[in-house]
Amino acid sequence: MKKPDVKIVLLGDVNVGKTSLLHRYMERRFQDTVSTVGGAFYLKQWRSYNISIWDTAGREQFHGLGSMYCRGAAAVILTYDVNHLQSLVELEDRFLGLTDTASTNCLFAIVGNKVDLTEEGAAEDQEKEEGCSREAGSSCASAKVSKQVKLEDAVALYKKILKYKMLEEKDMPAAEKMCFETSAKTGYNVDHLFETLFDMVVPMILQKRAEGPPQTVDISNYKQPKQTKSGCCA
Ligand SMILES: Nc1nc2c(ncn2[C@@H]2O[C@H](COP(=O)(O)OP(=O)(O)OP(=O)(O)O)[C@@H](O)[C@H]2O)c(=O)[nH]1
Ligand SMILES: [Mg+2]
Repeated sequence: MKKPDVKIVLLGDVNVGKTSLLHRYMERRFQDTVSTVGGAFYLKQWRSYNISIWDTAGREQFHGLGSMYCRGAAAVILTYDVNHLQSLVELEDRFLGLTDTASTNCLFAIVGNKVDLTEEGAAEDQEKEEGCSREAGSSCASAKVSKQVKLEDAVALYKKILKYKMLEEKDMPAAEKMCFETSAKTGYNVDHLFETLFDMVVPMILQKRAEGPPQTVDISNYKQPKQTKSGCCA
């Protein structure tokens, strides 16, 4: 198996659509999912680099594994459901702390998924749908709900995260660039999300390569110190 150059991790509450986003991107379709157990990863070749993308479980019982998956991550995708405000709140309360093990220059993306279920998302779909005129549109959109979480709320969380990490806003990508709204169901914005991050982590790979492998201690030539009769080291 190819060795990943860098790691990206998806975090977020149960049911927000982490697995569906990853399937949509990697397999180009929306399929039935089962709630993730533990974690799983895909390897994506991006230009000449190998990027591992980790899908994690949102379920409480697997929470302890989150910080292990985040270890050394170059980017974390904090995912919420635009129709459930609590899923955004959970990102700050429950998931942000897991990213303490990530790389010190880790990037954060905040992703509101399931926009297709909202009236705004529906309006975009209607324009594409044949036989669903503007007049008839109200009935097409009748099952849609108004979005519970606004993009501004995600932007505010992004800025809070930078503070929590003691990072200067001027040194990090702008919040507007790092907050996305997506639909794993329709594919809306999914490629843009992943590929924006891939392009952003490439310089981190290059920097890591320039620094060379981490310094290690060679213990192969280590000789046991001679013991004196009293048992103390000579
Ligand atoms: N309408 C709609 N449904 C979605 C979307 N993304 C995911 N779903 C549905 O939401 C449910 C949960 O999706 P998952 O991808 O399994 O969610 P998850 O975040 O991986 O959940 P855990 O693995 O339990 O943490 C499934 O029924 C999906 O079909 C979306 O963009 N739009
Ligand atoms: Mg899942």
